[in-house]
Amino acid sequence: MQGCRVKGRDVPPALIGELTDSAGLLSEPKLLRDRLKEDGYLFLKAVLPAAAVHAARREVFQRLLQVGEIAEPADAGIATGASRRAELEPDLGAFWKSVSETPTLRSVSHGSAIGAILSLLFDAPARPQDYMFLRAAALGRATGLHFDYPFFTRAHDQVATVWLPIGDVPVSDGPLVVVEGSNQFRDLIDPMIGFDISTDKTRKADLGIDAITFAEQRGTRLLTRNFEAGDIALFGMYTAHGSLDNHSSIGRVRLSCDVRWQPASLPVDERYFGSNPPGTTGAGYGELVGAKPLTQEWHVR
Ligand SMILES: O=C(O)CCC(=O)C(=O)O
Repeated sequence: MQGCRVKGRDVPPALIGELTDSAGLLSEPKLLRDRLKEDGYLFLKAVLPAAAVHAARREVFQRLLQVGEIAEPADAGIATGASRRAELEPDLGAFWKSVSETPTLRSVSHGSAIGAILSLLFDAPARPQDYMFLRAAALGRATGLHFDYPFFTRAHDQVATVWLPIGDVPVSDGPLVVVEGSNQFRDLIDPMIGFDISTDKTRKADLGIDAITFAEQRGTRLLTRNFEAGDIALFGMYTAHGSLDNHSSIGRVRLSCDVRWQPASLPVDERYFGSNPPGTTGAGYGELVGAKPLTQEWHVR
């Protein structure tokens, strides 16, 4: 896979691998669960109707076009390099909440197709968090390596993150990257147990190391894909992940969302549920990177 970049450096080919497509195991739930346990992630190709994903992309980018950040036609997702968001939408959190709650987007991100897959994996009815991490990542942006454990395990750890590209996301546009075998990195996982990012201010979720150096040191690879509309990736709370750099040569914004799912019968972390979820820190949708104008400096998580 050519074109994978981290912190401005091309990822050496030996350090890059393709996420394995497990869609063929959807009719074999036990094998699917075993694969998730073994690999720490699942990539499922073309499990959502591409047209529905494209419709969601169009609606989200249309909102960003209205604040001057995306050029016509909206669904191409090309940044203008300008923004009138702060001027037109003084409550940035409320704006991002309304974009994140676009019905066409929710029908995909929280719909029955993903719900059925998560129910298979939990072997019980599954429930998504209402709070959504919608990410519009402009050129130069990336998410550092981290585990999701410190954010989402306050009630229990039976939580899975579903990462959904909203449109095609080639590697040049900075999609999800999963560290191969990181679900077995006991030296990082064991000390993380009990770590809650919003109560322990002495620690950071970010692993504080760039993905290339991390993969080199661990003798492992970074797994990613040229994602297409309709694909999803999912992983548990003990899998290190982040994103590649967006270095799109045409200035295309990477659009994706990530939503957590859990068995419906288990207790919930109230921060992420309800019609007005407070989110990790209590600032609601305003705390998300996505709530900042595309032209603004990006501080990951
Ligand atoms: O999309 C990204 O940039 C990172 C995704 C992520 O951290 C997550 O899904 O938990």
